[in-house]
Amino acid sequence: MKLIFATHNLHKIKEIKEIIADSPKYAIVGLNDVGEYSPIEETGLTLVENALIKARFIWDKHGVPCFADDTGLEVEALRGAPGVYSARYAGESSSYQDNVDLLLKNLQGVHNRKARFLTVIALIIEGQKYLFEGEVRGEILLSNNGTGGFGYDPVFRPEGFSQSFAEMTPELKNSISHRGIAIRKLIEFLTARVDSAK
Ligand code: ITT
Repeated sequence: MKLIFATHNLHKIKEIKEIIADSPKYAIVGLNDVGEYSPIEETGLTLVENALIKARFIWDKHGVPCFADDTGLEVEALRGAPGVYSARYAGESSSYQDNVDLLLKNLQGVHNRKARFLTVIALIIEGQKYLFEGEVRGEILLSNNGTGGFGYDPVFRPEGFSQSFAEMTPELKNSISHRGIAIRKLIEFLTARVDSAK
């Protein structure tokens, strides 16, 4: 089954391909692979709304099974920020490091470092929409640690681990991450759907 993944984020595509590597039935193609080079405007106020906007845009144009991932980092002491604005926390064209720097600045002297990553995946298949969520709890470190992963990975340490996401192998991050949890739910759903149609 070919699935269009409505993202321009090559890190997300890499992670998802690694996560589903043992489910060879599913071929994932990103937006660049189907000639969609312009950004899809994320005008929603929640992760669910933005995931649906991205998936719906591609379904309406291409009419093939597609899904989108909207992810946010929610920091307790910042009342859930950056949340839905995680990609543009330090401004519209900010880099990953700009966002991390602002986060560390806003948490200077703050003792409560609790945070969570939340991924919402919206799938559209035959015009019907389905949602899948994945969450991982942890804390924001005092400075960058590690060079792997992307985004806020160097400053996020998941609960029960001594390393940041950026210090982990991709396999370890994928096995416990918000995105790993949500994608495995998506694959289980698709597999059960195919099996029940047999
Ligand atoms: P698409 O909308 O094209 O999928 P995006 O990067 O804009 O790509 P989001 O709107 O979901 O994706 O933005 C979420 C931001 O949160 C992203 O830009 C990263 O800064 C961060 N992020 C998402 N997943 C992450 C992860 O697994 N580890 C660290 N940071 C992550």
